[in-house]
Amino acid sequence: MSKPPISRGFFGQRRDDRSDRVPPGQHLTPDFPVLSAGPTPHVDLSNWSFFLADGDRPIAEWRWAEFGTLPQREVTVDIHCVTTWSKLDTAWRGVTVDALLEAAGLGEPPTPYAMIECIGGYTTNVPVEDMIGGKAMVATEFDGRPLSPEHGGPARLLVPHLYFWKSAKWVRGIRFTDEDEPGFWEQLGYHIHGDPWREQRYAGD
Ligand SMILES: Nc1nc2c(c(=O)[nH]1)N[C@H]1C(S)=C(S)[C@@H](COP(=O)(O)O)O[C@H]1N2
Ligand SMILES: [Mo]
Repeated sequence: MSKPPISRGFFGQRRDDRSDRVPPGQHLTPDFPVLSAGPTPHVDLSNWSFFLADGDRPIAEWRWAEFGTLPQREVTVDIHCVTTWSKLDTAWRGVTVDALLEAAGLGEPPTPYAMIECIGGYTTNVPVEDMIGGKAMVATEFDGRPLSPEHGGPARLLVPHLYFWKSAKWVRGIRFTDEDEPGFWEQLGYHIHGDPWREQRYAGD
């Protein structure tokens, strides 16, 4: 793609502006890489459901059609993968964790921590305070289309202010826990929290 010289300053300026949005050690990618620890599950929507549980105690469960009746929100956010790619202005639609708690009749989250559970067995731990106040959603659409299976469809968690391994694909529920227990990558040495602005990549960072 060739551009007339006059637009170079313009794009250069924009690049400078955008660099404020790229955390340390990250670079921008125009693509949307796929990173999965296992095979992509192909999920039958008639079997899909999403749960909230307090430890072993079920709190709420929604099947696909019910989930679609919950209040939907659209967000445009930047995402940051620990493998060093960042992607700006990604557009998602889904149900915020706040809305899930409210639909479940919970004024307060039951515990301070949570384990996110996925079809296929992937897990990741996220403190509840990183999911409420509009900070996280269960996303079912990307870029105006149903979320593709490779990117976690039918539904994935989106916690964009943490490294993208926390945005669990093929999510099936949130289990509230009393302690901050390590999930899949966290047990393998990734940071327990994963804030990209503090470069919390690996345990000890
Ligand atoms: N269920 C599940 N969720 C997952 C993963 C996975 O392997 N399984 N990989 C994580 C990692 S390490 C990253 S970087 C992002 C990648 O999401 P993407 O494939 O949509 O780019 O998904 C995260 N969520
Ligand atoms: Mo990742």
